[in-house]
Amino acid sequence: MQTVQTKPFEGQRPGTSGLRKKTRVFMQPGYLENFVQSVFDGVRADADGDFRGRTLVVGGDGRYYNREAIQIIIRMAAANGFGRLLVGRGGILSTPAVSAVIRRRQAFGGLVLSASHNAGGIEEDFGIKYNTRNGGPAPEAVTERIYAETQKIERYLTIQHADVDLEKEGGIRIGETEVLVIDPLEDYTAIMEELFDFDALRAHFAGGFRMLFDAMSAVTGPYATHIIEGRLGAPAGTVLNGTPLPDFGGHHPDPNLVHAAELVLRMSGEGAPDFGAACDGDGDRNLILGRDFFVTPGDSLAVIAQHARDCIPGYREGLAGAARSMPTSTAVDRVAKALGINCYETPTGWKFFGNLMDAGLVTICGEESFGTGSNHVREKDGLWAVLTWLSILAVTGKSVAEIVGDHWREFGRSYYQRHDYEGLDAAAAADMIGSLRDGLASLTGTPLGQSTVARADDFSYTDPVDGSTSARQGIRIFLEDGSRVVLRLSGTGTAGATLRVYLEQFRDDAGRGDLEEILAPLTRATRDFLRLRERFGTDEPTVIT
Ligand code: VG1
Ligand code: CO
Repeated sequence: MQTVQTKPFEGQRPGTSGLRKKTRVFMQPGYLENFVQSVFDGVRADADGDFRGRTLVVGGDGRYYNREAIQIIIRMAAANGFGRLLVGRGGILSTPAVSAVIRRRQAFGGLVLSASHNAGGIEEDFGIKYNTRNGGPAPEAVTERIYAETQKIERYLTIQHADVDLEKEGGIRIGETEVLVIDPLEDYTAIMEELFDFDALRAHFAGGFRMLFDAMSAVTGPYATHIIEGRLGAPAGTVLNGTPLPDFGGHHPDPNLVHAAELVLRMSGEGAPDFGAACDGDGDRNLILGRDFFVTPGDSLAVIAQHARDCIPGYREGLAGAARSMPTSTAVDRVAKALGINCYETPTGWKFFGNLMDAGLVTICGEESFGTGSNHVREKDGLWAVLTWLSILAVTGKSVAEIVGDHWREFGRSYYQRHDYEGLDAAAAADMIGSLRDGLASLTGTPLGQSTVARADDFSYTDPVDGSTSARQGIRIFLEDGSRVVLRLSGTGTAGATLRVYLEQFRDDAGRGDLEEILAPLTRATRDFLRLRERFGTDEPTVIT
C-alpha cells in the first residue's frame, strides 16, 4: 500500500448529480484521487469504519477518461481495503445499471463515472458520483460529508498494481481485494424482465410495430441492442448510434429536440415509425416521440402514472404514490389525485426521491429534465421509460399522439417550457437570484404578463421520512390565473452559470391550444421582470425544452 501526500483542490462540492468538471481538470494529478479518497473517508463510518467484506460497484458511460479513471479507482479501492469490487466489462455501466447491481448484489455503494448528457472528450466534461447501498445517489448529508473531506484531505491511499484487463469477465485479486469484471447487462436486464411482459412486447414487434431508438453513441447502446433487438426481436437497425464512443461522435448525448435532431427527422412524415426514443450519456434520461409528435417529460410522467397498472405486470398492484421535482409540470398531480394516491414535490435531483421510495411512499417519480423512473432501482431510468411506453402502446393499441390526446381530454394540459440561459456570468447570475430572493415578500400583488402575482417563495423541502431540510431550492412565482414561473441556477454545469426558467400554464382545453402562443405573454413578462437583457446582454435562451 502506498500513502500519497496531497493538498485540497477547491470546488470539489458535489452538485445536483455528483462532481462535474472539465475533463482536463479531472486529469490533473491528484484531482480524481482526492475526490475518491474523500468519498471513502466520508462514508467509512457507514461501513463501521472498515470496508472489509464490503462490495463497491464501479462503472461509467464510456466517455473519454472512463477507463483511466476506473484503473485509478480500482487501485485506490483495493488500498482502502474493500472486500470486493464489481466493475462493468469495458468500464461500462449505465447509471440505472449501477443502481441495479448495487441492489441485486447487496453492495455497499458504487461510483458512477459520467457527466451525463454533457459532451465528452478531452476538452469537454467528465464527472463522478457516489451511490449508497439503496442504489441511489448519495443524499445531501453524505455529499456534504464528502465535501468536508475534500477540504481537509492530506493523503490518499493507492497500491502498485498493473492495469486490470477490463475486457474480460472474471476475477483477480489485488492485495486483499477481489476484483470482478462483470457483464454490465445482466442485472439490469433481469430487472426489466421481472417488470415487463417480454413475450407480449416481442409479439408486438413480430406484428410489425416499428420503432427507432437513438443511443446517441453513449452507454445505452449495448443495453438497447441486447433488450430491444435481441430479446424483443425488433429488426436490426432499430437501435441507432449503438456503440458507446469516448466523444459520443462529437455530439451532446442529450435526448431533446435540439440534440436528437437526427431521430426527430426520422420520426417525421407519413412513413415514419410508430415510436421513437433516445437516452442520454449515462442512460438515465429519455426522450419519447411519436410520428410527428413530441411528448414533454411532464406529460410522459403523467401518462406513465395513468397507465402503469393496466399495462405493465410489475405495477399490477397499483402505485403507492407518485413524486415529481418542484419545477416539473403539475400534470402528474392531477393523475395522482384521480388515482387517489399522494403526489410528493421534491427539490431538483434524483437523490430526493430515494427516501420516499425506500419508505414505500412512492412507486413512480419524474423530473422535467427528461427523467422518469420507478422503485425498481433508485435512479431515473431511460430504457425503463422506453419499455414503459412500449408496453402502453402495445396494450392500448393506440398511437403516441392518441395516448397523449386522450390524456389531455381527461385531465387538461399543462402548457410547459423550460428556457435555459447558459454560459452566464456566475457572479451576475448569483446576484440576480439573491436580489430576487430578498424581494420575494413584496412581489405579491404586482402584475406579471396577463395576471398578478398571488404568492412567491423560495422552495424549501422537508423530507417526510428523515425530517432533513433543504432550503433555497428554487424561486416560485404563482400567478392569480394559476400559471407558475420557477427560477433556479443549474447545479450540473461546468462553465459559468446556467439560469433555468420554467414556465407553466394549465388549461382544461383538451390540449387544443398552441404552446408558444399560450406561453408567450408569460415568457415576455418574465424576461422583462428579470431584466435579462440589461443584466446579461441578451434575453434569448440558449436552449428551450
Ligand atoms: C439537471 C436537471 C435535473 C437532473 C440533473 C441530473 O440539474 O435539471 O433535473 O436531476 O440535471 O441529471 P441542474 O441542477 O443542472 O438543473 V443527469 O441525467 O445529469 O444525471
Ligand atoms: Co444522465
